[in-house]
Amino acid sequence: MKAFEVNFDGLVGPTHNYSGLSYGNVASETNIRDVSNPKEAAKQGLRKMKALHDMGFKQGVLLPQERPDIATLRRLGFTGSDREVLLQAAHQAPVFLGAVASASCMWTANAATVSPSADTTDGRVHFTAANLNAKFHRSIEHPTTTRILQGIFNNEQHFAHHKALPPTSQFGDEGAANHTRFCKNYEDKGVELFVYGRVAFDENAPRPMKYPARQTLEACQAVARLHGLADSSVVYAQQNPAVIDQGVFHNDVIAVGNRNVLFYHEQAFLNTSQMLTELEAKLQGCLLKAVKVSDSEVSVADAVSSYLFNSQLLSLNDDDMMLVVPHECRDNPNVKAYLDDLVTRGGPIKRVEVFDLKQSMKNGGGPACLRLRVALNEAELAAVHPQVMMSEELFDTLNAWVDKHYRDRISQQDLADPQLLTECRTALDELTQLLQLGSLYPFQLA
Ligand code: SUG
Repeated sequence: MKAFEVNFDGLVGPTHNYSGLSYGNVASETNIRDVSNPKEAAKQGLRKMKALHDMGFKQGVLLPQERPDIATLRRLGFTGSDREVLLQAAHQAPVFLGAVASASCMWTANAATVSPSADTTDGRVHFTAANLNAKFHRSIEHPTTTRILQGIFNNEQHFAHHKALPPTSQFGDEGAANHTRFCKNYEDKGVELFVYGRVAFDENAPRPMKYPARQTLEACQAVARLHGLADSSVVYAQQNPAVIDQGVFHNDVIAVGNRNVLFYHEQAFLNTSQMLTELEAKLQGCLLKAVKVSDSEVSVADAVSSYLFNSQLLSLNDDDMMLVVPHECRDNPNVKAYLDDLVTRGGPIKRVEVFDLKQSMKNGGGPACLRLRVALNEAELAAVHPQVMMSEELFDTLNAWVDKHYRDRISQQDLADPQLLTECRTALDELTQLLQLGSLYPFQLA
């Protein structure tokens, strides 16, 4: 049965802000305490979704989470009414507010790891929500992520959902940002590449010196086991620790793959030739097309500031691909020159599309961070909750919803405003009704 890649983009939530929460993510650190524009952020994301939908790609949307997260503040000892909890936290520990108000679930590449049914032993699509254990503000996402995924992929015959891995740094899991599936056609059995930043249970193994390596080998192996993947169709590769120390906090900041194409920077991996040899062998005759970018063409610093590799690599047909890049790639002269040349070289990448995603980019989230890829065959696609699939109507509905509920500026002080909490809950309650998803959020379940 024919299968497709479906991109599920995160709808940016109404508390989108710049709190500088992600040490090791250069953009997040640089833009700390800037005033954000959640309305513009959500619209930039929606415009990308709609444009790709209009080009014929299958596109879905994932919902934002309840923020500020009052339930987490209660777990940290703040008491009283919701308003009192918020005000106490603002007074006693203002630094927590940025974390519990972060709209970071917009980067759905980190929501989960997904293995398509062609790869799994039981023939179902498997989802494991990522524990995002490396950062407090992200570690609180997975319970609601699981509920949202269960609500949208709600069919036991086709979909299997796993809880996040144990919440310790040894099992640090950042989801699909470090996971790439290679195949000839989406319906074929593929090879899943898991990239890790460190080996948790081996103190002597290489690891970065400065910035944290968020993803561990042990987490990758656990996800592969949970999903029922055969050893013969899994490859594990270590990220080059030296690039993590230059701000490559996820592998998707320095490499992207789709079908039989891998677009990567020469410094991305620790043992590149070993990884490519293993991938080629496991792909069993499906020729891997590796597009290597050298340091002399684009430096790691340029890759990190432009997010060239945090692009979406989408199939235009069986041979040709399109790269969806953020505007920053056009602003960087080296990267612009590289891309202008790339499309004329005769390689698989034939077209480049540029999107303005500045609001998300200022927190280190490019086009690829904003989407979770789910390869689905026709029967599985038919079992997806239909209301989340992009359409002319959904685009208009969501834009109107954003216009009605979102602010166009949020400063750090605004995060302590009890009115913002009320606005967000009102918005999310309406969203679950619009998308006919029932009760998903802690405030609805209480
Ligand atoms: O986890 N930024 C996110 C960006 C995630 C990008 N995702 C991928 N590369 N797949 C992160 O570092 C910053 C939030 C702040 O500082 O307010 C943040 O969480």
